[in-house]
Amino acid sequence: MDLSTSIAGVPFRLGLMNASGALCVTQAELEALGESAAGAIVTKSMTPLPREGNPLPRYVAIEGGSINSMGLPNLGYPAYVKLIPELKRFKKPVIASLAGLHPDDFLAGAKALNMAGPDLLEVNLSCPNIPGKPQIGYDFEETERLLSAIRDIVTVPFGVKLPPYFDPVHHQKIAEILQRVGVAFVTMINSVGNTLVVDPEREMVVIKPKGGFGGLGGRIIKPVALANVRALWKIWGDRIPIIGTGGVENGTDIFEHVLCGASAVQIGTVLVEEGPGVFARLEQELTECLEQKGYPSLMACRGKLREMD
Ligand code: RRO
Repeated sequence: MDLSTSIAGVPFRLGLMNASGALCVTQAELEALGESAAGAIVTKSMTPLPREGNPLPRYVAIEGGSINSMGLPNLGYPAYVKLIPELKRFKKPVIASLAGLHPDDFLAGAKALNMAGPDLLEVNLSCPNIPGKPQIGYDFEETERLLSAIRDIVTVPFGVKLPPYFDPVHHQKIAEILQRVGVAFVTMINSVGNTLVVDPEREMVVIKPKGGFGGLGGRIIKPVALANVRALWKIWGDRIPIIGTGGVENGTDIFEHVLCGASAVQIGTVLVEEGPGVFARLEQELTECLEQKGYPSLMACRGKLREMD
């Protein structure tokens, strides 16, 4: 089965990879992704300085998903700038995820990462977990300003990781902005930010940071993810590729993302729960799903979701 895809002219053997944040902070974790069946290696979102992140516990698996408030733990971009050329030996695309606490962080990071030569640059404008730092993706003016400044600095194809939007007006607005900026791809959705999980037994929150508020991931957010992928696909068609992420735990979930319009799919919660062996399982399940449906390739079903007359 042909499970290949292409994002901004970069070929992928398999249109399936880790979501930034899931098992991709350390050199050992990134190499394990390189050795796995994953179609690409995505780094943790990085900041100029190394960060320990928020206090523990900060990730908990719950029924149907996970809640996290990691707080951007990462090695700092100088470490990833050194690692990225080494990760190329796995012969699959390397995607650098860039974050920041201030606009200047993004610009300095973009400059340094561009020199390191990742295949793609994913600019994370949707981290929900830094106290006092709202998700930039919900501020449309700042989003356009920042992405335009990054565009003027980098030569590698760059895209943006977006938060979920919940109204068609917002889908329309962000789509127009990203078209004006000229992003090469979009990854959506990040976790559903600032949700709250309660343990009724202990009458307590389940994670420590931000009074228990954190980003929701996993199967329970799949309809939110699919809606966001679909909404942008309906505006853009194949003009800007979408990497779908959110709620994938089996081959059929990948199929659903691609039916909605995704050109590739990322895995978060289930990767954390199962480890990098998950990619071989999902590749097998996706192959079986497409064979059973009679599709000759993954991209043959892209965007083909049927609506009712
Ligand atoms: O590190 C995190 O807390 C985190 C980030 Br940067 C993000 O983009 N999404 C998320 O769920 N957690």
